[in-house]
Amino acid sequence: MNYRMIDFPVHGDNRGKLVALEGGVDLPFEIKRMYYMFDTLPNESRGFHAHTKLEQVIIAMDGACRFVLDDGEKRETVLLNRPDVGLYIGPGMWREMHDFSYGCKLVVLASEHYDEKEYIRNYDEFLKAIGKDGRSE
Ligand code: T46
Repeated sequence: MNYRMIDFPVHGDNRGKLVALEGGVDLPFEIKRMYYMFDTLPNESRGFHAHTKLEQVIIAMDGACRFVLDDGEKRETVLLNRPDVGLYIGPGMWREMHDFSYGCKLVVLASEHYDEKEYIRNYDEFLKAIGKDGRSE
C-alpha cells in the first residue's frame, strides 16, 4: 500500500502550538501546490479516483474524516483527525473520503500542479492502469 502516516514535529509552548513543513525535509517531495477543503458535509463523500504520478500529504486542520485507500488488492481505512499528523498518499492508490465531521477542514500539499489528465476517475480503469484487472498477466 503506497500510503503512510507522518507525525510532524510540533513546536509548542505556553502560547500554543506550531507545525512547520518544508518540502523535501518534512515531506518526501517538493511542494508545488496547496489546496484545502472546507464546508464539507457528513453525508457527502469525495475522491473516488487515483493518480498516476501525484504525491500528496493531507492534514485535517480541524475536524475529522475517514479515508478509504485501495491498491487494487486491499482496502484500508484511515481516520484523519489531527493537525500534527499527515496522510501521505503516493501514486497508484484509489482514495475515497467519507464521514466528514461538520466544518472539517483538510489541507493538501501536493507534488505537482493540477492536471485533470493525470486523474483516473473510473475504478475499472484504475485496476487496468495498475495491471490488476486480471487481464494483464
Ligand atoms: C485528491 C483528494 C484528496 C482544481 O481546479 N484545482 C485543484 O488543484 C484541485 C485539487 C481541484 N480543482 C477543481 C477540480 C474540480 O472541479 O476543484 C473541483 C473539485 O475537485 P475534485 O472533485 O477532484 O475534489 P476531491 O475532493 O474529490 O479530490 C481532491 C483532489 O482533486 C485529489 O487530488 O487526492 O482531494
